[in-house]
Amino acid sequence: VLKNIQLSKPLCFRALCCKGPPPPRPEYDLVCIGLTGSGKTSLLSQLCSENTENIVSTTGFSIKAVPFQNAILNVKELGGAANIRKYWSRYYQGSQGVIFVLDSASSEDELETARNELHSALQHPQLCTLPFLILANHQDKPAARSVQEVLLCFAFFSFLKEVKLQFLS
Ligand SMILES: Nc1nc2c(ncn2[C@@H]2O[C@H](COP(=O)(O)OP(=O)(O)OP(=O)(O)O)[C@@H](O)[C@H]2O)c(=O)[nH]1
Ligand SMILES: [Mg+2]
Repeated sequence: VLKNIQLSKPLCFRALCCKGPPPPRPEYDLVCIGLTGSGKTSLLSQLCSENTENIVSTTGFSIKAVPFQNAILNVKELGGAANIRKYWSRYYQGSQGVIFVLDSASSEDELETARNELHSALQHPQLCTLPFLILANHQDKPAARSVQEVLLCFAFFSFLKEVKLQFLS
């Protein structure tokens, strides 16, 4: 066995050496917002193939590099608790896109709060020209609103932007 390993060493070296590194993937900076409990950390951890058990509420912000086949998204998640939300706008600078995560099964009051936060984000000078993704999360819950229902709740915001809002679940 040792002899075979010895023989194959130069081949391995050549293969490693001549193949070269893969072409670099473009990187984009995104900001991820949404009320506490909407599932931002869970979503990003899942996309990074990390353990999604025992996730705790984000205090402040947290950054993850989310790898895709053709790009790397550097996503900055901003904690969604009320005492953190008032500082969100301080962390918008440099963003190239926005992910807004929504708990589709939340109460009417929470939905109203989420709508107000989304409204502010859509109008913010540092975000208003960027692509927005609104993710209707918690779709597995019986009380979840369908994407169509969420769309009806949020549809009028699309008049604020030239680019159409995109809804995914
Ligand atoms: N049933 C269900 N639970 C979810 C879903 N997404 C997240 N959760 C749960 O919701 C809880 C809160 O999720 P987090 O990912 O911490 O939410 P967050 O938006 O990061 O919250 P903050 O960091 O406080 O802003 C966790 O217990 C998750 O397991 C979902 O789609 N369905
Ligand atoms: Mg979080």
